[in-house]
Amino acid sequence: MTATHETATAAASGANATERFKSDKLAGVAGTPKERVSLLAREVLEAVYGTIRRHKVTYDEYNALKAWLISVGEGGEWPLFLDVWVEHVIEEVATEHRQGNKGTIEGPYYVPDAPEQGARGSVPMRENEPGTPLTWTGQVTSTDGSALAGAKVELWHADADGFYSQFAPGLPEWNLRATFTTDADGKFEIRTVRPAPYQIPTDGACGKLIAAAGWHAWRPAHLHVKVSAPGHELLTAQLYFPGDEHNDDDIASAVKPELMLSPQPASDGSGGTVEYGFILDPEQA
Ligand code: MBD
Ligand code: FE
Repeated sequence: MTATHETATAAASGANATERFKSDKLAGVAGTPKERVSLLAREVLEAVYGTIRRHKVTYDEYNALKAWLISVGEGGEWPLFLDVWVEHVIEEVATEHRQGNKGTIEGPYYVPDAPEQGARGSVPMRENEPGTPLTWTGQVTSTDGSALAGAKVELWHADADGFYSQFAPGLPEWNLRATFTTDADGKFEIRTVRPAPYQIPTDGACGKLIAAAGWHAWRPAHLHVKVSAPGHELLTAQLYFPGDEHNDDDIASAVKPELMLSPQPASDGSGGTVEYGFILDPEQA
């Protein structure tokens, strides 16, 4: 581990993730009726009351919870907490109507407007970027089978040490982040490196919960994508690799069998090649 990464603390990446999320997310629910707000708030609270009564939660436990919740906020770990333990059910409900790909959670480390690489190219990476090279080809289509030219494939992922640019210090701003645009046949070709399994920060409040509960902090290695095309629903997904020891116990519960890549060794021995495409649903009328 390099000196660069020694300062990749939960608080540092948490503060970055929180700062990025502070844009105006409340605007999207401005018209929500009071009845719905009341219903959702009440049901969440009822679930909490049920847990307290069933398990006779004590004052010491209540006070520990209070202190812990405060520390989640102070450490900037609400994006991490929510994306790891809640988002997968939001995603499940949001995409259950789809005929095309359903995808999986976004997680806390997406950054919009990554550099454009056209239909074919390498993601920005350091001169000696560690990790096995991966060449990924695919096509973006609509549910009727037609190719989607000009679709955007935004890719972001951790490096071979498990660190994300803009959230861990010392990495070039757009390292392993890029935007591809499909060609006239809806096709793209991406050259990158395989990411490492990812351990969520263990030195903050989320790490405290994990340790206290005897859980582990691992996500399997994954590539994040957002695939978009005019008139179609945005697809947010992650792709995984067979054989990863955390595919079956992802802390973020975000692995699905249809999201497995199976890279084949490249004929020239320079890493792996894989084909994987995306089917987008037309926007609902
Ligand atoms: C990640 O990289 C991630 O994808 C999720 C869901 C949570 C924490 C870190
Ligand atoms: Fe991730």
